[in-house]
Amino acid sequence: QTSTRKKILELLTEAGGGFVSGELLAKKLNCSRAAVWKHMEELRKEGFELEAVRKKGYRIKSTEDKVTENEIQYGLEAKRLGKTVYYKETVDSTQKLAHRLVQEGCPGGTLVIAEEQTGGRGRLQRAWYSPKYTGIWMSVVLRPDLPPQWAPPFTLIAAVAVAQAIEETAGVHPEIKWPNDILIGGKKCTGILTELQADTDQIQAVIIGIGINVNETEFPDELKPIATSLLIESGRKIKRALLVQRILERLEKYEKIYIENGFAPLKLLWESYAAVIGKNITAHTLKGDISGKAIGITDEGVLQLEGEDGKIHSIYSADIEI
Ligand code: BT5
Repeated sequence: QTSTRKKILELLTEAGGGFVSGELLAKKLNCSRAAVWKHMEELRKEGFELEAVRKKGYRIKSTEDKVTENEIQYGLEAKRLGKTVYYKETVDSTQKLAHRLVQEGCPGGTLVIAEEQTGGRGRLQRAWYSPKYTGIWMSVVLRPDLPPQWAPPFTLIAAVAVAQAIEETAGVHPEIKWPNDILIGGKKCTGILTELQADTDQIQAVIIGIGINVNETEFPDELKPIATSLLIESGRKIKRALLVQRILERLEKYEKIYIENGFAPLKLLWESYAAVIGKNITAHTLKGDISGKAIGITDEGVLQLEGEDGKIHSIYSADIEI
C-alpha cells in the first residue's frame, strides 16, 4: 500500500504540478481508477495537498501564491473594477498592455495584472523592478466622464486606496510621499504611475499603474537602500490576490466620490497618510529645485510649499526629497 502511494507521489511530482489523469495513474500502478481515487483520499488524510479535477486528473496543489483572474474575482466585492481581468504570467509592462487595450476599447474597470514584468516602468521611463510571484504589478483602467485636467488627483486617490489596503492586510503603517510613493519606515514599498488617454475636453481613460513589493525578501544592490516589501516590514507573507481585492474595492468607492464631489472630501483621508506635510522638503521639478515647508495640498491635489520668503509655491509634479 505505502509503496503504491509513494509511486503516486513520484508520478505527480514528475508532472511538476501539472495534471496526471486517473487513467494513466491506474495503468502505471496496475490498479483500477477507483483504487487510485482511494489512495488519493488516504494521501490527503495524511496531509498531502493534492487536487482532483474532473476530466483532468490529479495534481499537487500549487503552493505558489498567484494572482490569476479566479484568485482575484473570488471574494471580490467591487462591482465594476476587476470585472474584466487580463492576467499574464509574464509581460513587458502591464501599463503598456493597458494602453493597447484602451485603444481596443476595453471597458472601464479593466484590470491588467502580471506575475512578472520584464520592462516595468516608473515615471520618466525609469526602470521598475518587478520580479516573479512576489509583488503586485497591475494597471487599472478607469473611464470617468471628466475633463482631462481632472486626471492628476487619481494618483492621490489610488495612493489612499493602496495605503489603506496595505494597513488592513499587512498590519503596518504606510505613509504616502506626494505624489506617487508609499513608504514604510522611510523606504519605498509602492510606486504609482498615472497616465492618460484624452481628447481636449474629455478623458478617454485614466490608466493607474500600481507596483507593490509584497513578498520580496531582498532587493538588487541599487535598490537595497531605498526599497522594502510588506514581508520585510510585517514579518508575514501576504496573499497578493487579497490585497488586490481590497485595493479595487476602495478605488471603486473613491472614484465615485471624486466624480460626484471632487477631491476635497478625500483630502483629509489623504493627509492622514501624508509623509511630507509640515516638513521641510525639496521638490525636484523639471524646471528646477524648489525648497520649503510642505504646508498641505489644495482641493485639486496640488502640493503647496512655503518658501523661506513666505511665498507659496504650487507644485504640480516633482520628485520630493524629505
Ligand atoms: C514609480 O515611478 O514609482 C511608479 C512605478 C509604477 C510601477 C507600476 S508596476 C505596474 C505598472 N506597469 C508598469 O510598467 N509600471 C506600473 P518613480 O517615482 O519614477 O520611481 C522609480 C524609481 O523607483 C526607480 O528609479 C528606482 O529608483 C525605484 N524602484 C524601482 N523599482 C522599485 C521597486 N520594486 N521598489 C522600490 N523602488 C523601486
